Amino acid sequence: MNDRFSEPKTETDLLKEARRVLQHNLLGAFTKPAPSLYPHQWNWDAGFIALGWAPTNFKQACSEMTALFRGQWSNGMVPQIVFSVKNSGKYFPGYRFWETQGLPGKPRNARTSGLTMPAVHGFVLQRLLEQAPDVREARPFFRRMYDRVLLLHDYLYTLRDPHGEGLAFICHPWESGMDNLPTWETVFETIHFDPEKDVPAYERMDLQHVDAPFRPRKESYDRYIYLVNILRKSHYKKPELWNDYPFKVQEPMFNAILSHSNEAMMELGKWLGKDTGQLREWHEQTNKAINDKLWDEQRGVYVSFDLVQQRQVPVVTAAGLMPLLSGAPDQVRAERLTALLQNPKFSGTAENPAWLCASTALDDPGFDPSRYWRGPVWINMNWMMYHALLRYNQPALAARLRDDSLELVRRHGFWEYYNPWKKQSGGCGTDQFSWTAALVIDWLRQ
Ligand code: 9WN
Repeated sequence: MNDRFSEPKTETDLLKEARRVLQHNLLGAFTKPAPSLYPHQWNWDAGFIALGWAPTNFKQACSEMTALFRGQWSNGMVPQIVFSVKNSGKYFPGYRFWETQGLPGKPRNARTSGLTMPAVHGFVLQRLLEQAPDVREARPFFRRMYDRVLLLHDYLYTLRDPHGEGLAFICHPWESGMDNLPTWETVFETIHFDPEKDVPAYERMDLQHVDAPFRPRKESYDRYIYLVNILRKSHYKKPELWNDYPFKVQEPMFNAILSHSNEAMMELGKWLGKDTGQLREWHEQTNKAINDKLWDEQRGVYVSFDLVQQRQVPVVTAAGLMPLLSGAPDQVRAERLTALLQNPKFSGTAENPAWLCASTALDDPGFDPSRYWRGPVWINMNWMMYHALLRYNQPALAARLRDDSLELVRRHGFWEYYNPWKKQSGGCGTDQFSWTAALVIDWLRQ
């Protein structure tokens, strides 16, 4: 926790500081997520970061996207991490650990991990186009990116959706971007492995930068590395690899983001004179499948579906509200979701109020207010939920998400995540976090 700032900040101060954070983390073609903990380029971070650069340095915004897609595999997958050569050895698991080097289909000029992340790129591009200082000059960039993003969506709808359901599965908690949700704990209850025999020796580096209570526990890291080891041993060969693979989860936010990006790509496609029929089909199919398969009627929220056990995973997290982003819920479901956000599960009580929005419901047995994804507020989640609520004509609730986010940053600085309890309030994880800065910039430009 850290309360570095005692003076109230004006929006101008916040903007200046946010720009300073991005400038500080800039590594040339891309911006790292944080000064020491994350010294490479991360997938969905790149999208949010591009939005932070767009108003003042549109070229850099485009460069973030171009640099990330340099890592795209020939099957369309866009990796979770594109490694910086200069920062080799500063993060675990580093490039060598992934053993992606020299694999067929992997780009020759980029070092990458072997997983993907939420496909934010489509809706990021649409927002970039709205801010392009010279639309004609930017057209070749958008044309190139459109084809790349289409290839990524095609990958997700084929290799990650073998039965054509309209729901892509994730094969690792890291792919969700929300690595440490209690949801994964429940999924792992039925995955049995021996940490001594089935997990290769590894040494974490995150704990050199952040205190252990803020980061995942050893059991969680063992699971992460256990899965990476299966993937790398089979050289990331798909789809045969998936047959007895233990972790295949259809997650609501991952699919809502994909679905929303389909819509955004339709707009971009129209502008580029493309046939967008496939994107429309994907969008409609995914929204329908999110409703048919991921809705938990009892809890009034969307939940993950474990494809291996063929069952829903009944854990209430902020990700379960995110189908609002792609317009999936009907009015009745949308009302249940917005009620949930305002009830004690996310808003706390009069005696113990909470900032919106805890990543894991405040009353979940796995909730922890300061441990990564177990409860803290994340600014990218709030930013997406803000847009989702505007879509459902909930301006007051949307404003609460924006105001809470800006207030947390104003009070504590640009942290990776924040304690959701108003009485304990503070920043956690790493400071000088790029997407926190970038999304503050995006909010303040509106
Ligand atoms: C593993 C970079 C990334 C974010 C993820 C966040 C965290 C990495 C880690 O940092 O994950 O990908 O080492 O903990 O969970 O959402 O993209 O900021």
